[in-house]
Amino acid sequence: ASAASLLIGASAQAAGMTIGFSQIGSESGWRAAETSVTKQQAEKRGVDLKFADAQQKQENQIKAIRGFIAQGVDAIFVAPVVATGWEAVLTEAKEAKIPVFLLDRGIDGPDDLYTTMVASDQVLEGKVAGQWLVKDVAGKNCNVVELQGTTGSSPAINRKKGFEEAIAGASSIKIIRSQTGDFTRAKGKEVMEGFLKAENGGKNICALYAHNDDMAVGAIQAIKEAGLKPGTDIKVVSIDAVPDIFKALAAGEANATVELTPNMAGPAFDALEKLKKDGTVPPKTIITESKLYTQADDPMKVYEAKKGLGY
Ligand code: GYE
Repeated sequence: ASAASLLIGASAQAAGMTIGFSQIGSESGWRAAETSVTKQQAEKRGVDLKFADAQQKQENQIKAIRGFIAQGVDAIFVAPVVATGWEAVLTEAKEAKIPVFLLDRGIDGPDDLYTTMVASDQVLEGKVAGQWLVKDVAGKNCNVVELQGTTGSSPAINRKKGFEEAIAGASSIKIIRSQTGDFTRAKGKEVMEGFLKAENGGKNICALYAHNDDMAVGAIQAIKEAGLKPGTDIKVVSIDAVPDIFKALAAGEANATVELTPNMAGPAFDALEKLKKDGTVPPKTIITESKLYTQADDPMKVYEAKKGLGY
């Protein structure tokens, strides 16, 4: 046994494995944390992690996955940037008998293209955000602007759907504008500036729903620069629960966020270890928790606690 396997006992199954990880890029604070946690998890378990950053491009992910297959890795982790277009390359992985784990985003197509997906329930996340707004608005008229995630990505599709479902019964709440901000702060700010201009300097807008916190943080800046108070004049609800949104919650500039863990790799490693040990087939999907936080949840305390969790 290697030194690493002696060191970690229970996780010894993973020690010595080589795993390829095709990551999307680093568009958000959440994604950067997921990358650090995945690297930490690999190190802790004695796994040799081959990391490839795709700079937001599916073609780079496909190239990286082909490279991993050629190297004969023990497993492939992939966070698929968009939902479509994976059949060819994942069929190649399957034919090479390399298990594939989807991290944090889903794909379209037959589910025998991968072993297991570890992700949050993204429709539920949208619903939790929408339900918060329905309750907060309490029957008053509310025009919502929406910042969508990356076009064609599973979280953008599902978070939109869940939110729309949650507000469907509330006729006083309407989405008046919806555009992609690509999950980044810079784009979130830029698109919000356009929304504010188009909607009477923001006076027609009651709330912002952003598919992630980073876009919300950018939009908060735009709202302030337009002379309005984020969190009061325009309510802000988003998803991820990154440290910076807790600062905004504490300052009264954001209202609610839905948490998802950046530790998608941990459950994937656990499932892979069992699979390699005695052939235990993992569940097709491993769903992580979706928890709502508001200004009432001691945001600065949560902010402090988040440090060291990959952020
Ligand atoms: O919410 C966002 C990121 O795929 C669930 O991607 C993930 C999303 C996350 O960039 O911040």
